[in-house]
Amino acid sequence: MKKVAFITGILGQDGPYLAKLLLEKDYEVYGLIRRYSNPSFENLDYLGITNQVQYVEGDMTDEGSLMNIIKSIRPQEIYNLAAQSFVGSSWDQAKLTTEINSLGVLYLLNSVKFFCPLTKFYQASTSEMFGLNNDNGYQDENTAFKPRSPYAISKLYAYWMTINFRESYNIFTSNGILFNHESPLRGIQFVTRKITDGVARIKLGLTKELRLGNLDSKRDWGFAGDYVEAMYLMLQSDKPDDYVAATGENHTVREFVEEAFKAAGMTNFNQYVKIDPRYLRPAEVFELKGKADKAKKILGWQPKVGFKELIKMMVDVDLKRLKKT
Ligand code: NAP
Ligand code: G4F
Repeated sequence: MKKVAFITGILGQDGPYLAKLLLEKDYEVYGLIRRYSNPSFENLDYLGITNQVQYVEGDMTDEGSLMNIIKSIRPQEIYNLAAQSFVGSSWDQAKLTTEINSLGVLYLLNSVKFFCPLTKFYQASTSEMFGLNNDNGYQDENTAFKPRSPYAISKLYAYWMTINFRESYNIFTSNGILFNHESPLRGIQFVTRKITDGVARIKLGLTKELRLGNLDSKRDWGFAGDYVEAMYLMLQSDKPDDYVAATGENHTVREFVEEAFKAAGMTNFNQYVKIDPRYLRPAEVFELKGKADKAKKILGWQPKVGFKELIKMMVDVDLKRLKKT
C-alpha cells in the first residue's frame, strides 16, 4: 500500500517541490486547491508532475471543506504549506491573513484530531516569527519570538497551536521554522524573484529599471528544493519536534541585486536600481540568520545550494522564460 500525503499550498513554490519529492518516494499525493475560475498549474508543469497529483477542492478558511477532505482521504502525512505568505500584504489584509494562516491551521488540526489522530502533521512556520530578535547574531529554536507583521503574528498562533495539539492530544505535529528559501518557482512579488525577473528584463532590453524598497535588509536565503527535504525528514523522525532550517549565512538585498546582475553578465547595477517608498514596510525585519544545528544533528539535513548558485539558477531560468515570450 502506498503512503498517502496531503499537501496544502500545492500550487505555490514549496508545494510542487515537496510533491515531486514524495512522488519519487512512491507516495500517493493529494493537493488542496481553492476554487478559481482559472487556477495556474504552472509550477507543477515546470516540474513535470501536474498529472501525478490528485486535486481536492477546499479552502483554508472553510472548516467544513477541510474536514470532508481529511475524512475521505485519511492521509498518513499532512504538510500544511497554504498561507497568505506575502509579508508586505499582511498589513492591508490582516484579517484574511489571520483567517488563512491561523484559523486554517486550527481547522486542519481539529480535522486530524477527529478523523485520523495517528496522522503526522507538518506546519510551515517561519523565521519571520523571530522578527527583531537577533541578540546572538543568529536565531535558532531557543530564540524568543518578537514578530513584526500581521503575517508573523498569524504564524505564531499556528506555531503554538501545532505544539498545543502535540501536548494536549499526543498528535504527531512538527513545526519547521524555515528561513527564506527561493527558486525559479518563487512568486514574482518576493524580492529575490522580483530581482531575477527584473534583471533578465533589463538584460533583454524589455525594461530600464528595477524599483525596490529597503536594500539593507539581510536574509538567510536557501534553495526551496533543499528545504522540502527538511519538511519530509521532520515527519520521518521518531518523535515530533520543532526545527529551524537555514543556511547559516545571510546577505543584504543589495548583495543579491549585485550578484544577479553579475549572473546576467552586467556590472553597473546602480544605474538601474531605483528606491521606491511603496516597497518599504511599516515595520521591517532587518536581519535574519538561522542556525540549523538541531536539524543537521537529529535529522541529518543539510542545505546543498549556495547563495551564488541559487541566484545563477534563478536568473538563467528567467532569461530563458522571457526569451520564449
Ligand atoms: P506560496 O508560494 O505563497 O504558496 C502558498 C500557497 O497557499 C498558494 O498555493 C496558495 O494558493 C495557497 N493558499 C493561500 N490561501 C489559501 C486558502 N485560503 N486556501 C487554500 N490555499 C491557500 O508560499 P511558499 O513560498 O510555497 O511557502 C509555503 C509555506 O511556507 C507558506 O505557509 C509560507 O508562509 C511558509 N514559509 C515560506 C518561506 C519561504 O521562504 N518560502 C519561509 C518560511 C515559511 P493559490 O495558488 O490558490 O493562491
Ligand atoms: O522577499 P520578501 O518579500 O520576503 P520576506 O518578507 O523575508 O518573507 C519571506 O520569507 C519569510 C521567511 O523569513 C516567509 F515566512 C514569508 O512567507 C516569505 O516567504 O522580502 C525580503 C526583504 C524584506 O526585508 C523586504 O523589505 O526584502 C526587502 N525588500 C526590498 N525591496 C523587498 C523589496 N521585498 C519585496 N517583496 N519587494 C521589494 O521591492
